[in-house]
Amino acid sequence: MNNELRNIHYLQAKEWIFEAGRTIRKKINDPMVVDTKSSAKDLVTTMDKNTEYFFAEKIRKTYPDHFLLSEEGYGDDLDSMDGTVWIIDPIDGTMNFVHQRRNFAISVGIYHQGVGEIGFIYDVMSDVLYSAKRNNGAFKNDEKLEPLKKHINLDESIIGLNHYWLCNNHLVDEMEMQKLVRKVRGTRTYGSAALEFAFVAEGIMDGYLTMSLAPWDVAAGIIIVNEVGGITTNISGDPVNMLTTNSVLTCNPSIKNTIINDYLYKKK
Ligand code: 2AM
Ligand code: CA
Ligand code: CA
Ligand code: CA
Repeated sequence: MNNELRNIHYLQAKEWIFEAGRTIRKKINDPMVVDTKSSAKDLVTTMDKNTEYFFAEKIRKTYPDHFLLSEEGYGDDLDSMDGTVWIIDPIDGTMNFVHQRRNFAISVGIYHQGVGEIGFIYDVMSDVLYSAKRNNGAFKNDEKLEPLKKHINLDESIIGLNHYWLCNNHLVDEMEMQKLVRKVRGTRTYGSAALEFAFVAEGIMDGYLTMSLAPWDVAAGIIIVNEVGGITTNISGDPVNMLTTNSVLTCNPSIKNTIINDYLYKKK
């Protein structure tokens, strides 16, 4: 994608994100219609659906040749990342949206031929927009984010993870994860993957570890973290696939190998 096109799409997406955010804030105290999906913990509201529909309509009208990959069913069924693909989570952190009415985000990533070009993570209630264009750095509102520290030690790091890592699970040895929790300076669980990526990019967390995320949870975050020198892989250290769910580690590169090699392996 050339620079000019990237700038046009960036400005357009930003305008739509702010419009969607204003609508959500205006309706935040209205009664919510909450449904469940795969389990009683997997929530969806009419706000999730309406917000996604808003983006789907805008994109199809403005860019009929673009594709949309999104959570709530208004996107396209894609089996390749060819062309320009918007990857959108209309509300990331729906449980926070429902229970806390804050700590959720709109996440928008724009990919061209499989390459992440533009990323936005909008903390709607705080009105804070994290954004990045490939090779142009990352921003928190209008302030450019500093590159991540060249070197950090794991015992001085804050890592985002949820408590399932410490329960018996099929991915890793939970005893090793308990060692990791004891090793690091602190752990955090915010409940919005997109915001946790944004916090890694901002340098207020040093890594974020998650068992299973969809493309729309990570698409924008990967681009933003990348622009400050962070790295995102699955928990085996391989690239994240934008057409499937993935386990995800996003972090300061200096702690990546230690986390993967010393903690994230399943003991026989
Ligand atoms: P969501 O709110 O858009 O569903 C919660 O820890 C984080 O994991 C959120 O970013 C949430 O996104 C994401 N997530 C991914 N799959 C999920 C699922 N099946 N149930 C609940 N949260 C899920
Ligand atoms: Ca969801
Ligand atoms: Ca999500
Ligand atoms: Ca969502």
